Amino acid sequence: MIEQFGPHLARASGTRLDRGVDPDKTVKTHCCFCGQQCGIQLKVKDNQVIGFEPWTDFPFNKGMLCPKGVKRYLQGSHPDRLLNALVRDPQADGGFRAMEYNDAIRKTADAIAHLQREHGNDSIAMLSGASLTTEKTYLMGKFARVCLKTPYIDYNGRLCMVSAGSGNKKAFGIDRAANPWSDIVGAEVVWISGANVGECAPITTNYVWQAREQGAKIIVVDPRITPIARTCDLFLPIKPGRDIALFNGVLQLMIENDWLDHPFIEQHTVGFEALAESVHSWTPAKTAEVTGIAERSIRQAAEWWGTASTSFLMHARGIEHHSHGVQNVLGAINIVLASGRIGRENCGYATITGQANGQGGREHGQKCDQLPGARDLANPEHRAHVANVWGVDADQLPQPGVDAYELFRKIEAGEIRGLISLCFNPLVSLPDNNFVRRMLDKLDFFVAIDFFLNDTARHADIVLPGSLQEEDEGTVTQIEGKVIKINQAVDPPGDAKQDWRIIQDIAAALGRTHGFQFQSSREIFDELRRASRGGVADYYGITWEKIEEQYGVCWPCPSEDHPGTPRLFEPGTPNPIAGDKGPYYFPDGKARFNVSPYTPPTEDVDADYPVILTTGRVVSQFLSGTQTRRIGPLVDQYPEPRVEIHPQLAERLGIVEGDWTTITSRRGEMTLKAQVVKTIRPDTVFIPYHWAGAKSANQLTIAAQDPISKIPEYKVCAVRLRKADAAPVAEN
Ligand SMILES: Nc1nc2c(c(=O)[nH]1)N[C@H]1C(S)=C(S)[C@@H](COP(=O)(O)OP(=O)(O)OC[C@H]3O[C@@H](n4cnc5c(=O)[nH]c(N)nc54)[C@H](O)[C@@H]3O)O[C@H]1N2
Ligand SMILES: Nc1nc2c(c(=O)[nH]1)N[C@H]1C(S)=C(S)[C@@H](COP(=O)(O)OP(=O)(O)OC[C@H]3O[C@@H](n4cnc5c(=O)[nH]c(N)nc54)[C@H](O)[C@@H]3O)O[C@H]1N2
Ligand code: SF4
Ligand SMILES: [Mo]
Repeated sequence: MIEQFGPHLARASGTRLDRGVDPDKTVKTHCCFCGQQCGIQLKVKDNQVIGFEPWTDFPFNKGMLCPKGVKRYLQGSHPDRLLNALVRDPQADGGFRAMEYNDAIRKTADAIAHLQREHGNDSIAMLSGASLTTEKTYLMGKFARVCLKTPYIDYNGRLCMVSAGSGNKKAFGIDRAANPWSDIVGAEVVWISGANVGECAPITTNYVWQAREQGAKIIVVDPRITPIARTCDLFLPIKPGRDIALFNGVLQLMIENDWLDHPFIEQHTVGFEALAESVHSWTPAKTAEVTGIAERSIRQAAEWWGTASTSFLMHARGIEHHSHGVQNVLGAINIVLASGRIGRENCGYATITGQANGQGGREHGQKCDQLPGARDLANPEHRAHVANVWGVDADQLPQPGVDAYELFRKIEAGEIRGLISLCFNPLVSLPDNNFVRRMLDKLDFFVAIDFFLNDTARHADIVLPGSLQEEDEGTVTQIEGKVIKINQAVDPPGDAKQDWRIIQDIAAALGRTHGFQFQSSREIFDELRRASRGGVADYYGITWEKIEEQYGVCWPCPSEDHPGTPRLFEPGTPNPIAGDKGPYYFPDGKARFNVSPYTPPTEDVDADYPVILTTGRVVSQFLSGTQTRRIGPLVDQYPEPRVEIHPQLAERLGIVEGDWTTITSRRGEMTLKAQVVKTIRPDTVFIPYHWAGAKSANQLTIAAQDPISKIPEYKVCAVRLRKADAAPVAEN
């Protein structure tokens, strides 16, 4: 029975599909999908997950789940589950034949050794992912630097959290959502920019609505009237790519009306004067013109924000997926700091974490420039600390590599010839993916490790059968910065192995076992604790036992008797950079205002391509769709991508609901059914990106990237539309 709470929230009280079957056990763990990391109990029978029970004690979601959480248990029994290793064989059905696991490992190691001998260590690159447990992400970073000795590893969070991460580091010196979600509930004003909370962070809806119940004003900034926008108090229908203009305009009104916290600015920040100077020209009229938002609404938003006594600002990829994503984030942080409403109860700021381990996955060394504990690979002291824990010479550690998209440019340049991909589906998820496909086929050797043959893995030479989330244990760090525990429910079936064992098997086959002889995930975690010790993301004091006792532990947690840090930046809290000079992670303990000038998107509309395309998500599908496109009830809910078009634009184009519509950008073309909706700006169309091949939105998107974070500009490119002459070939 699913008790409905709202558009995308359900109080789950067990599924009915396992009716009459007595489970062997139920296992308390977390949903494998988004960064909310809802608590769930999986029901297990004969080494199969057969259903679930709500885990009502888990404080974050109190038993609630979204449609994906309710149906997640169905994926393990899917017939596509990889049960053995595969090797490319053009003669075989589907292009692959089964291979004995050890032979596949041998073949993988031989190919790596051969390429490294012929072309150097740097000829091999790795792609990793933030759906993995933190233990695995740690091992991946260590494997690249210590076993392969290549600088080239990066991860799919490059497409996700990095603009927020860079912005947070520039402003606060630390990259973590700053507050427990309970602070949302007590806020007088909740500002939500570029976040489809109802569909993408469904449980957070509940926190926002609790705030609203208590009288909070909700402001939503989005080019589309999303489910959360339908219940907000003020909706700002922004033209994609213009958020920094809005934040600058709001700040200018705060300055003009003296809606500023002067003592806070004085005591806890630097750089306000230069910033104030830089936003001077952002009058409401100019802001309205650039953003496409009515002047009156801008004034209203500034007044509510400026005069509140408590507030919470959150954003997600809507402001981050831009070639100036970091600047957008800094603009958001500027209005938070100017209000002084951070670091205390009911006052806060957060970027909404995307992937299951979007937070933990960006802390412990799978990023191209990072070492565990959010340390810098280029910093000699940081290198020395980690090299010591790893028992290697710091000089042997490679220097920083390049971002995930640049890795593909290096394939094009012939510098990278071999690729190991675990937990990444770049062929669907990277922009301009026709380029990505050509590069995959150019590789001399490509091994993919996954539990399904995802669209990228179809281009692999070897596929190794990895583990589903419920087939292993370890930790992830959820949306509030809390480290929680994933518990193993079932064993990997057939020849499938836990991912960390596969990585160690490759190390062993290469004869490079030093540092890759862990017997359990817990041993990896214990080394990670030491590697992170004294860093910004300090996990040293976190133990699996403490996680269990406290329903999770927020980092930083520097010692075993430390309870963890739910709210960052509380005055009086010391940190490893500032000591007790102040709560921010800079030597003087103060936060930074950053001048963030407005620049238009890389590809603006013009006469040839007059419409803005923005891309994103729907509630029932997850990321590249590898998992959710295999879960029947979720497919039924939204079977294939459609293009959202406003009635005015549709009318101009002679398109009606359900018409096949061809969308063309400078990179590609696709034909989809039109969904004519009044909930989108008339100058913008929206396509969800969860599908592959002819249905992939990333055929159209632009590979422009933010110069600092290297995030792709998924949220704006220019397209033209026409009514299609016929349905696409596959549909005929
Ligand atoms: N159902 C579902 N939930 C998910 C995921 C999923 O795939 N499916 N993925 C998870 C992950 S990894 C992530 S990163 C998060 C993403 O969560 P969100 O960022 O909330 O989702 P998106 O759909 O990418 O984009 C959010 C909103 O940004 C708006 N937008 C587009 N351009 C702009 C702009 O220029 N300015 C502003 N202000 N808004 C703009 C879009 O209209 C959209 O409503 O969701 C997580 N949760
Ligand atoms: N146009 C457009 N493109 C986008 C976005 C957008 O808004 N618009 N959003 C971007 C964002 S925010 C994100 S996060 C990316 C995501 O992009 P990807 O990371 O490429 O998408 P996933 O579907 O998570 O692919 C991960 C693969 O890892 C596998 N996997 C999951 N868990 C595990 C595990 O524990 N072990 C192993 N071995 N494999 C595992 C899955 O089966 C899947 O094949 O997409 C980005 N692409
Ligand atoms: S997808 Fe996210 S919100 Fe939905 S149940 Fe899973 S963790 Fe919770
Ligand atoms: Mo993401």
